[in-house]
Amino acid sequence: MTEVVTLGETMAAFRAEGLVRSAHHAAVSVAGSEGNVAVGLARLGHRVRWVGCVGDDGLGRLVRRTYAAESIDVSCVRVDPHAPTGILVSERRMGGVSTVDYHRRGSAGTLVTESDVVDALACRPQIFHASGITPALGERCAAAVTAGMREARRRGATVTFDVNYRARLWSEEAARQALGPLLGTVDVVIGDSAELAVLVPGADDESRVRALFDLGVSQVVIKQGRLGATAFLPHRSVHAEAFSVPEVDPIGAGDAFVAGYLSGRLERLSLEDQLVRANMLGAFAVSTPGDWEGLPTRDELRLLSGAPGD
Ligand code: CKP
Ligand code: MG
Repeated sequence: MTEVVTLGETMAAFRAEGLVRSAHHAAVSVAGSEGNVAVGLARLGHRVRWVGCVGDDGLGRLVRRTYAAESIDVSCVRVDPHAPTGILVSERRMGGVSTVDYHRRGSAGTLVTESDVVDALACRPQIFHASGITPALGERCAAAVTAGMREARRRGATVTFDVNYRARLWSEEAARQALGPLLGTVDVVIGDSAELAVLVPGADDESRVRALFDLGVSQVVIKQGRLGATAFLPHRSVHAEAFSVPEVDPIGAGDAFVAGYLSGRLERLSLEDQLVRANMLGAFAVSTPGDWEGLPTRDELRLLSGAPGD
């Protein structure tokens, strides 16, 4: 039985070691927040389906093949015959900083439909996970997210939502307008403090969390980077410290965190232990290159079993 369905666009990723203008080589991989979450869950042995749309091209085959090799269920991925698979190009700049360029306008991933998502949820997962990146890709994608959340709720699933605000894709105002109406069908909101400020008004985290509870959200998880993470329930909050590891590549850490949290939730760990696992996966992601490549298998989790912050 499928435990989790994630929805989003996965692109082919070309990663140049230096600047693209003078690069002769780039590593080829795939990138997409909700797919990263699926990889994290699958590596821990969870049954997960990723739904999205890819082009009928080599890059689309790369996406499906990569995820299938990670034991992710790709049976509901639609192949669009007319649009190309989206592309992400990343460059490594001075000081090891990576910057990305998206080529995703008109991509197959932006053509995902409401019925793609509704059909994918027929397996009755326990959790449906989406992020704020998908609605940023256009009205059609926003409608697919809305339909997915409603269908998931109808089928009794928990709806989790990573704010994942991307200034490259839309303004804070546009994000607030589009994401606000979704929140009534979300159970758990995950984001950092700045992302919560994009979603709802409020002078501080506490008042933003209250505003989310007023909209019907039942849990808010705030990622605090090196300080760890805090989960808020209506009448209590729980904190877990971060693991201290050398930072090699922060991209994908948020998705790793979500995968760890969802895994802990599926296994009914205590809320604190869900956050510990979330921080643990985040630590794996930041200390290895690639958005998802360094995510641990269950055996590898032991490599980081020391106390947080050690
Ligand atoms: O919030 P994260 O750094 O965990 O997200 C990384 C992913 O989907 C990355 O794989 C990239 O493709 C993206 O976020 C994006 O569209 O920005
Ligand atoms: Mg993120």
